[in-house]
Amino acid sequence: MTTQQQSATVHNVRKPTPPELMEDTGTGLDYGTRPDRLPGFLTPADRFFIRSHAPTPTLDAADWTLRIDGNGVREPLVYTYDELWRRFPLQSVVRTIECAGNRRVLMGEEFGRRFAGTQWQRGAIGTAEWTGVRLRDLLAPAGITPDACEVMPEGLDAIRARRPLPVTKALAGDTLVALAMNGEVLPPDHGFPARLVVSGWLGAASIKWLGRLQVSEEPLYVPWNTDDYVLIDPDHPAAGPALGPAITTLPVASLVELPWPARLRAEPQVIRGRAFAGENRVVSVRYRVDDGPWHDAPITSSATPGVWVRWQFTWDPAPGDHVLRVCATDDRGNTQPDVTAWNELGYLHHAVLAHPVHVEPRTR
Ligand SMILES: Nc1nc2c(c(=O)[nH]1)N[C@H]1C(S)=C(S)[C@@H](COP(=O)(O)O)O[C@H]1N2
Ligand SMILES: [Mo]
Repeated sequence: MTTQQQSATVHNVRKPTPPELMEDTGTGLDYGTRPDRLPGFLTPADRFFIRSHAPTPTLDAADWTLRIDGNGVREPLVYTYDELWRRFPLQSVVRTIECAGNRRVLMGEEFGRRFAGTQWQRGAIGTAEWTGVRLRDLLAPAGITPDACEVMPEGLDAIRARRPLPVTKALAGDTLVALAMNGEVLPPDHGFPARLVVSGWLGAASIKWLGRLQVSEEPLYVPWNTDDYVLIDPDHPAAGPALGPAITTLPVASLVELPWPARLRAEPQVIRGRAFAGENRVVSVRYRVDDGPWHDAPITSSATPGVWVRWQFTWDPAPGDHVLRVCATDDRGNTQPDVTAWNELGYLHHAVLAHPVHVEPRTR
């Protein structure tokens, strides 16, 4: 074992991550939600995936502050935790957060190689009700200048995670500084005391453990929009300091709520799943068993941009080995492709998956 592998086994997150609820990616920081352990529409905090580049910091709300500064504001200011709760209207939104690297392992299988980065299966996605203050309400008292173009949240973790947002996205009505998740104060691993929630965009935009919001009149370049979370491939030449275009909204993809591979009994049963389309709305989901025809899998929840939908269908599978395929389509006419466009860092895998299903022999 190399030193790196040894240190990777250290558990650097706070909540328990039992294997029956969460998939350990081996980094000691990143745990996926097991897709067969999604009990309802929202992902409970105890099994919401964690993606952290450094250990969960210990922060005390009593001496925590959020600073707003930069050349894009007239008057820099500082808020306390109490002020966030009391001074501004509280807003609750249900939103899905998905890591741009979700399904990287499956992308590797598709291309016959291993993409560097966290080895995610299908679990780097979750949906919660986030309660907090609109980012635009916090920025307004500081006075955004007419030339301000970006707002950059900065985390208080060891790496000071940062990634700028265009002002238009920062001021959107559903861009939130969240203080609570599913009705409880934000858990430490998910950003306590405050995190950003950026609807429909890659998870890396939703900075946890917020400490600062820098408003800038010039474009800002940081590792998360130059080297990481960018699309590096022959079709996207390097632009300025960035190795490729920064990933923003996420493409349409779907998930079956079964283990991979799945084992089922040979009896009629409801197969359930989710589909998510970033800033778009999922409008239809189809499924196919082996080489059979495509059928509709009705959507059983309301379809909202930035939020996954649930879908289901009834299946009476014959004993033996099968392949289940699910394909979602969004309101812009985007459909899951057969193959994902290659990119160096293995992001945005959203091809139709060939889900292996073994059906037990009938017992009588
Ligand atoms: N400060 C900070 N914020 C962060 C990260 C981080 O490492 N540090 N990881 C980002 C990434 S890549 C993702 S996918 C989401 C994951 O949010 P979660 O851990 O609450 O699921 O947080 C984002 N915010
Ligand atoms: Mo991520």
